[in-house]
This record gives sequence, C-alpha cells and structure tokens, in this order.
Amino acid sequence: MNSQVDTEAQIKNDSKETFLSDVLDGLKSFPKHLHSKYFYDKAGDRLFQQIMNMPEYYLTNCELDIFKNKTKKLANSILSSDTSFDLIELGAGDAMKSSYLLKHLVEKGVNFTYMPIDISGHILSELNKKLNNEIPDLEIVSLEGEYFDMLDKATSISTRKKVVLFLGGNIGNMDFEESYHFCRELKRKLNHGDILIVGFDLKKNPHTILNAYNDAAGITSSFNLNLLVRMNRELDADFDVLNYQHYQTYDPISGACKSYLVSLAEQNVHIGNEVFHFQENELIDMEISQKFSQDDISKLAKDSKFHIIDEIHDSKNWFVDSIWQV
Ligand code: AVI
Repeated sequence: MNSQVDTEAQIKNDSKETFLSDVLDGLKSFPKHLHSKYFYDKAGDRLFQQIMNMPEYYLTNCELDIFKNKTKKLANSILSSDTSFDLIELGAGDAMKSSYLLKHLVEKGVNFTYMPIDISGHILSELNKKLNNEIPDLEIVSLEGEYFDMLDKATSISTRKKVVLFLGGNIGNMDFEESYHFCRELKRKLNHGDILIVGFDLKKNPHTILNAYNDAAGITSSFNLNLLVRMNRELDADFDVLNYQHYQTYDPISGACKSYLVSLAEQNVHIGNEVFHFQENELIDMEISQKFSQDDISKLAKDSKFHIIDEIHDSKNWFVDSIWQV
C-alpha cells in the first residue's frame, strides 16, 4: 500500500469508529436517537436528490428562486464593502444554486476564489468538472473535509476577506442550542467585515411544511429507513427494516419539524456484541428540520454576535437567505 492509500484507509476506519460510537451512544439514550448526518451514504445521496425533486419539497425551489432571480441583489450585498474575497461554501454539493451567483460575479470581473467545502472528495471532483465546463474563468480551490477544519485551512491559504455560504436550510438540521454553538464557532473563525449567508426555511402553513416531509410517494420514509440499511451493512447490525415505520411531526408553535422511526413490534437488534431492546411503538428520534420566524433568526444572529446586513426572500416569502456580517 502506498502512503496515500494508507491515509485514506485510516480516515475510513476513523470515520467508521465514530459512526459506530455515535450509533451506540444514540441507541443507549432515552429517547433513542440517531444523527441525521449519517443519512448520506450513496443511497441516501440518491434519495435526497429525489426528495429535492418532489413536488412537496418546496425548499430547493424557493432558494433557487433567490439565487436565480435575485442574483444582483445578493452580489451587491457581498460587494458593498470589498471587491476581493474568498467565497466559501459549506457542504457545496453540486452548487446548483450558488452557480448562478458564481457566474454573475465572474461576468462582472470580480476578483474572488470559490472554495467549496465538502466531506466527499467524489462530490468535489464532480463539481470541479461541472464548474470548469460551465464557468471556465472561475478560480476554484476545493477543500475536502469537515467544515471547521477546512475553514481553518482556507484561512491558512489566504488572508482575504471571507464570504461563507451555508445554504439549503441545513441550519435547520440542528436544534436551537446546536445552531447557536455552530454560529458562535463560525464567528470565531471569521474576521471583522467577513460575511455569512445562511438559508433559513421560514414558518408557514403547517400543512405545507408537514407535506414536504410526509410525501405521498414515501421517499422521505425510504430516506429515513435507509439509515437502518446502512447500519446493517456497515456496522454489522440486524435491523428488520420492515418492522420500522416513518412518522413525521410538525409543531407550528416551536417550528420543530421532526422525523421518527416507530418500532412496529417488540424486538431486539444486535450491533456487534451489543443488544438493543425496542418496545412496540417505541421511537427513534431521527432528524429535526427546524423552521424559523424572523425573531428566531434575529436572535440567533445577535446571540452569535453577527449583524444582519440584508435579507433576501423568495417570491412566496417561504424562505430567506439572511446576510450577516462580523
Ligand atoms: C438537508 N436538509 C436541509 C433537509 C431538510 O429539509 O431538513 C433534509 C431532509 N430531510 C428530510 N427531507 C429533507
């Protein structure tokens, strides 16, 4: 084995160990819970792509509306103070939305480097190919790894002003406490004048929200159940996937949209040497997709010591990209 293959194997082992210990901790807790960051194996990525194309899942189209139709306004809020910067995207994926902004900035001759951060090297190399094709003059530095490690790396590569994108409503996959700590940590890594653009899914008619996570075709259900399939494959678990059922809730007062798996029978599950007992109708807490009011957003910005400098809504007022400055 050469040393690069060695390192890759080591990273794989480390991440498998962390996956296993997170799963064991979660299933030993009450209520049992699993972390939604583990949804995204190959099958999970595919299912999430299908979710984004579902008629009920409005989030992607809303934020696309902002990036496609309000590109100039977005660009102006970034450019108001400085014209040379690094544009860092956390969890860039296929940059479907941000590519409208990238194209606009390149056409205007703005001096910037795009730094997509993603945990998946495969996704980053596909993104590189796509952007080289679509926007040949775009300067790209890809950063493969965890968000905060890669932000440190970005800062070590260049001392220019930073504009950080955290899109897609991903902030909603943390509860309020976690999102506060996340934003505080981001703030610590940025300098005076740096900008953070965060996509928030707003509170709206509760039926609209619930339907987005309780789709008629059952894709969200498969997305959740896929984590059991993944644990069976990667952690030597023996979940009987047919014995669990997706259950979605939305509380319009708190804005918490939560998904659970319900155990349809009293049953035992083995993971390695550990045995987990499930009562009939016992729940596994799988994911939160928090929805926000304007006050929630203002409080989060204030508590984590950012100033809101602009807010860009989609045409339905269902989603907002909130632009914060240190
Ligand atoms: C990635 N994230 C913003 C999605 C959401 O809306 O919470 C994940 C998702 N879960 C179920 N459907 C989509």
